[in-house]
Amino acid sequence: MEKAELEIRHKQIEEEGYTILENAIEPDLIAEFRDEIHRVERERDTAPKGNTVEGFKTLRTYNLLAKSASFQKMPVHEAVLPLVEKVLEPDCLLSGMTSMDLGPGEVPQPLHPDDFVINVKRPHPPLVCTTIWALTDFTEDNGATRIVPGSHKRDQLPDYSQSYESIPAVMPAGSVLVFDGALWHGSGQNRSGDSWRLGINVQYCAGFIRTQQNQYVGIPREIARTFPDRLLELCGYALYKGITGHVDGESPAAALGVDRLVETAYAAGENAAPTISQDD
Ligand SMILES: O=C(O)CCC(=O)C(=O)O
Repeated sequence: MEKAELEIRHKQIEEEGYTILENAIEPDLIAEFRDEIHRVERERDTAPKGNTVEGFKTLRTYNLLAKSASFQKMPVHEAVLPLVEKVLEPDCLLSGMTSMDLGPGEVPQPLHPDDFVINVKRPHPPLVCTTIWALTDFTEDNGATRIVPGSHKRDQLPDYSQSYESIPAVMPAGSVLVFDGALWHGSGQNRSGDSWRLGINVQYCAGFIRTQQNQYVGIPREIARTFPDRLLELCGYALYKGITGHVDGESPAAALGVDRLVETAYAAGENAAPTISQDD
């Protein structure tokens, strides 16, 4: 993404809470992700969870990095990651990856922010950044994600017994909705009659926050060891600000058994351990 474009998109997220990157992803890649989700759903015989959050006609698959190497291309994609890094910080983490395959007849999901478990005073600077990738067209009829523009600036969580005015994030397959995790949103109603709406949520959080999906336990070590450096960092295998996340004073990558991202805690630059004179 060009620098000027990045600034414009960032400003939209600051002001409205979201932006839509239309046709941002290569069609072949979108087809590959779609096929992989359908394969995993078939192999796991995925069924709806049957609750208001996860849906009654929706097939959800979590922890996608453990399911197929194809999905390694998503969190680091150059059309999206630079914007996420600008909304959060370059040291952000991958908080989780989930597919939402919304079946005909699905009812609307309650509007919610993705950072609702984070107990800090609202409004606050972005702590979570969510990207929803459209693997099919998202239309008002098939349940496009609904959003409440500007709601990331509110000082309260939604009252789940109320209804709120929202708009559908209509976008063609290959587009990505990017929003501040404080924005109220939810999957829409699928009243298409016969079509499925497939999206993947690639969610990030600031580096000092606990990720929603546990990457260390969820992704087998032999799979994590194959990740390129940037993906390893996003999955928490680097030190945060040169300190947080260390294992015996070293980068967690060493504990994973890879010889990349080598780092010693407290050793680097402004995060070096303070020097205190022993004579005082
Ligand atoms: O499926 C969607 O459009 C949004 C899903 C969502 O917001 C969620 O599951 O938290």
